[in-house]
Amino acid sequence: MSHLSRVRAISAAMALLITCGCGSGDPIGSQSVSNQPGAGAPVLTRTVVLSGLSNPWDIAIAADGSMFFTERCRGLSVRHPDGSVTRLFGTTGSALVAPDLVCLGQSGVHGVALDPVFATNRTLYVYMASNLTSPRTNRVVRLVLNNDNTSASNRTDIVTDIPFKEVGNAVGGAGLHSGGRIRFGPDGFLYVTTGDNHNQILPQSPTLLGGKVLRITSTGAGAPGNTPPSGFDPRIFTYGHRNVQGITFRPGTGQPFISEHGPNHSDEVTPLVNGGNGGWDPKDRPSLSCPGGYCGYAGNASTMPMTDVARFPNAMRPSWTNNGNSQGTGPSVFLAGDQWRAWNGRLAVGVMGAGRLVILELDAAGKATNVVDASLPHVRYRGLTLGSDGNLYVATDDGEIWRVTPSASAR
Ligand SMILES: [Ca+2]
Repeated sequence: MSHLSRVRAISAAMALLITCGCGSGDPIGSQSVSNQPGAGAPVLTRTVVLSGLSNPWDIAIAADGSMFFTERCRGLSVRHPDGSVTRLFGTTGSALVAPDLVCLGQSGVHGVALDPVFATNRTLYVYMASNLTSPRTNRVVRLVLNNDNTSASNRTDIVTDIPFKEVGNAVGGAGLHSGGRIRFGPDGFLYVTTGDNHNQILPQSPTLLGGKVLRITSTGAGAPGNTPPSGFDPRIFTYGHRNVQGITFRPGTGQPFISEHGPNHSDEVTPLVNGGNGGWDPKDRPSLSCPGGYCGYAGNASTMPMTDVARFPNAMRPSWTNNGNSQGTGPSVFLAGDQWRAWNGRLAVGVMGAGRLVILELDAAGKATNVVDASLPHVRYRGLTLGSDGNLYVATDDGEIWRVTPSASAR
C-alpha cells in the first residue's frame, strides 16, 4: 500500500466521523445520495458507442454528430457519423503528431472543447502535458481541422505555463493533480481548470496558474471582465482550488459550477463567482505534520478544509460536499432539455471512486437540495458531455464511451 493509500485508508474512517454536520441554514450543502431516482426521473437507455479505448478522458460533440474524444496517453481522435474513427493529434499514428506529449501519472491529453463557431472556423482546443519546456508544463493547444475532420494543422499553444508536477514527493508521484477540463462558457470564453500539483503554494498564488480556473480568449489572453484580486494574473477567474476536474454552466443563468475531488473528505461542487477564492490552502498548518511541506492530506475537514472559511471568510461556499465524503468526484455537466423530464436543469456529477453518477437538484442559489443516484453501472466516470442531440455522453476508465438517452417515459 502506498503512503498515500495508507493516508486515505486511515482518513476514510475519520471522514465518516467528520461530516460537515451542516444544519438547514448552513451555506454548505451536505445532502446524502438517495438510491431512488425520484418522481418524474427519466428512463435511461445506455448504448456503448466505443470500447477498447485507452483511458478516454473527455468528449466533445459537433452539430453533425462527429464525436471528438481524448485518450490520455494517445491524444485526440474523432468518431465520424458513419462510425469510423480517425486519430487526429497525439502519438505516432495521429494525423498530426505531438512529439512533446507527456503521459505520466494522471497527466497526458485531457480536455477537448470545440470553438463556439467550430462549424465555420474548424477550430478546437485540447489540454495536454508537454515537455517543450523544462520543467514540463500543461498547455492549452489550439488546432484547426480540415472540412472532413481527417487532419489537424496550425497547432498554436495558447497557454503554455500551467504548472505540471515535475517530480514526485512524499504524497505521490510526478504528473499528479494536473486539472485539465476545458469548456466554453455561454459568454464565448474558454474556461480552463488546473490542479495544485501537490504543491502547497499554488492554489493561493497570484501568479502561478495551478489550483485555478482560468477564463481566456481564443488566443489565450485573459478574458475581458475577469476580476481577480490586484496583482493576480489576468487569466485567473477563480483561485484556491485543489484539482478541478469538472466545469459546466447552469442553464438560464450561465453561472459556472465546478466539481472537485476532496483529499480524504469533502468532495465539492461549487458555483463560481468571478474573482472568487475556493478556499483551498494546503500550506502552513502548524498543527499538522505535513509530508514534503504539503498539508493537503494531513488533516481532516476541520483542520485542513477544502473551503477554509476561517482563513478566507469570503471564500466561495460549495453547494454540495458529498455528505462530507471523498469518493473521487470528477466530471460534471448540467442536463438540459425536456427529454430529461424532472432532471431537466439538474447537475450530473461523476463520482469515480464510488463508481456512480449522481444527479443534483439545486435551489436558486445553487445549493443542492436533493441528490439521487442515476442507477447506471458502477464504473469510474471520467468524462461527461451533453451532446448536441440532447443525450449524455460518458467516458469511463474502463475504456468505453456511452450514449445515455432519456426516454419519453418517466420511471
Ligand atoms: Ca473549496
